[in-house]
Amino acid sequence: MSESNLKHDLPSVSGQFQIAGQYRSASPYGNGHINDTYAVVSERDGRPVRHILQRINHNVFKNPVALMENVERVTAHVRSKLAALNAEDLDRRTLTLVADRSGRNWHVDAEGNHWRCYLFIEKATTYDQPENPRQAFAAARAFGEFQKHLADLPLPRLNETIPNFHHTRSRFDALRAVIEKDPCNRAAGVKAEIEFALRQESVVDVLLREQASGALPERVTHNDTKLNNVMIDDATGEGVCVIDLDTVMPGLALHDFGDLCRSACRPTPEDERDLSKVEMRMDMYEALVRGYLKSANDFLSPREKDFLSFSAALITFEIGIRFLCDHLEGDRYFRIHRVNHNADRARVQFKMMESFMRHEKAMDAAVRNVRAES
Ligand code: ADP
Ligand code: GN1
Ligand code: MG
Repeated sequence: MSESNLKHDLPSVSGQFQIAGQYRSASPYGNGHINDTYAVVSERDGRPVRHILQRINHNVFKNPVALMENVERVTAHVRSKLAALNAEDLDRRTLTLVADRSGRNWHVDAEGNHWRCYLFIEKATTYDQPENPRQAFAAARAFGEFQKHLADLPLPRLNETIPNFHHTRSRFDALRAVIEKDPCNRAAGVKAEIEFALRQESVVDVLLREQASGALPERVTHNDTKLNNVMIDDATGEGVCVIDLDTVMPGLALHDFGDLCRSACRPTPEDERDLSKVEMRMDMYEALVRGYLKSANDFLSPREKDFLSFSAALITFEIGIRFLCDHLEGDRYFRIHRVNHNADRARVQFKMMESFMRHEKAMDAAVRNVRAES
């Protein structure tokens, strides 16, 4: 038995969901940092059928039921928008929940873990970094479309699954507090990173101030738009489905665009140890602006578009300080696979932030060009 099968009784958990056919196997799947994700294979009419089974990380998401209510509303709304557009292949264009035996879209096991099950989106792939600008374009377009579909989500406001998720000031203050306490005696080992982070305070409030003044509107946003949260169709290269909907909630469109830039402009893995390889790719950035404005141009305000370059540096910094904070706190939030993993991740984000800031003029020019064409 593999370690993950020992950790959870996966045949029993998957048996709680309305998966037709005979259970065959389950194995850990994907590179997510938060939830436990498994691909479950069953046999139906002599053929293998896959599902995604996920344990929601309840240390991160304190109210999994409120989270699942969001996912139900969001997936149903996106599906209805796609149906109204006569889109084909609806089961691949949005996540489709599989109900448990009682008809609920999640299941609570004996240990209190919340599980959910999705149809597996076949013939599509997620990428940790883009292989070419076409993929960056496709991903940005898909995230823009996702925001567009959700623009008229009926009230009530979605539940905030993690309060202040992109409140960069709170993230910065949390970092300062943990540096002060240094509960694991790790601060000395990341002195340069701490100094770098503290020097960047001037960026922290920029979007928050714009939002408070009413210049940037609250929208329904994804909030975790890294490249591997969109599935790219293997045949067409189009963004087929936006996934990982746990943080869909009220936010700024720019958080989504910025986070996509963070992952899609980086030529290396998020935890690259050779920092000389970590530089933003301008060709990817241009493709992201084109792809995003292809679907979002009509609903974004001019003021939002003014910050399309700044948002990349800001969100990259924000996620860098979250990694650094978690390293100092003893790796309690992000899953790690080696010693100092979160410190390595933080270093990469900081190098990317610097790279974005150095390219600010070229990035602004790219945005101006695409805006002039649209
Ligand atoms: P996490 O919150 O831990 O990042 P995700 O929901 O992003 O979890 O899932 C992790 C990975 O599993 C994704 O990057 C993707 O590769 C894969 N995945 C998730 N849902 C599906 C699905 N419905 N069909 C196919 N693959 C999926
Ligand atoms: C986490 O869930 P996953 O792996 O797609 C995190 C994001 C970070 C990202 C960094 C709920 O995303 O906020 O940007 O790691 N998700 C949550 O790679 O905290
Ligand atoms: Mg994910």
